[in-house]
Amino acid sequence: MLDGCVPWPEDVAAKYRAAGYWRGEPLGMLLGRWAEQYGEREALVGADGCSRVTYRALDRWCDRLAAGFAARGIGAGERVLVQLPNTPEFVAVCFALFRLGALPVFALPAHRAAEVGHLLELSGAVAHILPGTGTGYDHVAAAVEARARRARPVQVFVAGEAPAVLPEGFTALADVDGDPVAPADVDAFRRGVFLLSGGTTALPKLIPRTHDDYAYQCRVTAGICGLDADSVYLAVLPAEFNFPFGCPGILGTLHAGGRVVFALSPQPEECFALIEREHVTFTSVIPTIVHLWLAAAAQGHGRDLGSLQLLQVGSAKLHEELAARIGPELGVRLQQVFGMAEGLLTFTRDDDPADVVLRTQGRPVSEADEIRVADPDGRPVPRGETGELLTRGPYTLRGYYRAPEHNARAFTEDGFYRSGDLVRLTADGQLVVEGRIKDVVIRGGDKVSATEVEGHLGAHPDVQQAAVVAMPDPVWGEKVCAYIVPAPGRPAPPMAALRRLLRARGLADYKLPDRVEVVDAFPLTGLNKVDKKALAADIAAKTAPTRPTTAGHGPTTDGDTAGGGGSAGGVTAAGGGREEAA
Ligand code: OOB
Repeated sequence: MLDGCVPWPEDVAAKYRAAGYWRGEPLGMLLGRWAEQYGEREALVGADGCSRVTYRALDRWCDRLAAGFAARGIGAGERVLVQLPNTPEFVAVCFALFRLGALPVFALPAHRAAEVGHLLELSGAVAHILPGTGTGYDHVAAAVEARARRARPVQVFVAGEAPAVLPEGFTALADVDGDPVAPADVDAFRRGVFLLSGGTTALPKLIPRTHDDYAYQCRVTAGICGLDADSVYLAVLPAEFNFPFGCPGILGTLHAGGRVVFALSPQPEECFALIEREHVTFTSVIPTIVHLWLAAAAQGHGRDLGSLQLLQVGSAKLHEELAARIGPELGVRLQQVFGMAEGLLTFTRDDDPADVVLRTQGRPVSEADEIRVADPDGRPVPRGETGELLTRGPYTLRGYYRAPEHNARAFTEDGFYRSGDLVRLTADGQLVVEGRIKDVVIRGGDKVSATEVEGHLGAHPDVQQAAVVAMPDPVWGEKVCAYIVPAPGRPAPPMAALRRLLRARGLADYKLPDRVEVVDAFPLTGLNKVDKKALAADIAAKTAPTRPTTAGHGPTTDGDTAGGGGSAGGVTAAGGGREEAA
């Protein structure tokens, strides 16, 4: 067992094996089986339509890539940071690493120096695979800069278009090649991949997922979605998210012998063209993208979306009014998905009544998923009442990687994960998300840790104290609002200055405040803590469409240019403002 991981108790593991959930097949081996089964069928298609990879070719590609990595010293148990855009290469890299028994650690292309540095450090990764030119951000230059500062340099592999001359210690991924070697003996009970947590703590935590548990999740969700060799999946969200990677997403589609098509942006012009060209049958998105697509549909886009049957929507609350427009206006069947990188997934089903599909987040995908809705003392509440969602099951983690102190709080003694989500169960067992207790802003589908952003804001010399809360937004669901108490005798820094500071500190763009409110002091709770509920209520009242803005310091408006981009590949919401220069 990898040092720093928390295993399932042996008796529970035995139960999951006996029930057939865990089949002892490592993910790298699964690809070999799919290649035998589906041979010359197309597995992966790049957004440009030029790169098309069959199952057989993908299998060979992974073997050669694995040999190339092995020749560069990457072996079993080693961690490799994978930060790639939605391309066939992403899948090849993952399976090459799976075959070696090496572990991909997923980072988002939107991540910058702060997140990347932390993930390299925490995971102890020996290598970083990043995108070359053409993504709108110079990842190579950032890695050169980071390398100079880092005590422990890592190998860097540059995917896609690599600059003609690469710095010392950097290799073009295209040059990673070798004659296939015997596959490593990988134990499927071991961790196969690290997913990123939605970040309730200042820095993201790593979620170790085993080959067995992830393969089960992909299989069971592919079954629920009725996938087969005719299924065509459009990967719209960043492929490193659990949702597009394996719910059932990319891996579930490959398991069924279908085809995965990659989109480089969620914009309707690109996605609708891909749906038409590739006869896409299903995809998974966040509510913000639903807004974009509905707006495009209303304007008339001229594309034939007739092949699209299923639209999975999750990652943030989908409100009923929006849900109700999906069927009539896009001509697809909606499936609500509630999920987390930690494990538990709930889906609405094909044969659920409309009411359930529009108003609930469905029920667990596995009969072995256990759900407890608990009061603040951890006691189960009566059915129908709201409480914190606690869960355990055959694909839900038992502990974060190298985080014993956090694990002691995040898990109950009997192994339930405390999700921080407030939910209730309906009489027939459907889950309804009512809110959350964890200190996270869900911006589109991106999770922004309030604590993390507060820490960086506090570094500004003119900021005495900062508190970050969710601000309701009609398109994004929530945006990031920072309340600031200026340092005594100092002017409040304008929002543009704060955004520049956070960017300079290496924070991903989607975490930067969309609005800044300046106050003389924070409201306090009875226990003298900052009363974030009061701040959230304040900003909700100020931004409510029907009410005028209340007096007071008000928002800092100079340079008030926060707007668009989320990590979902640059979602730009209607009304999103211009971005200030970096
Ligand atoms: C997905 O995963 P994460 O790890 O980025 O975020 C998990 C959190 C949940 O704890 C919950 O707070 C929120 O995202 N969430 C939802 C939701 N789905 C996720 N809140 C309301 N309604 C929903 N439908 O976001 C994720 C992973 C796999 C599949 C789908 C989403």
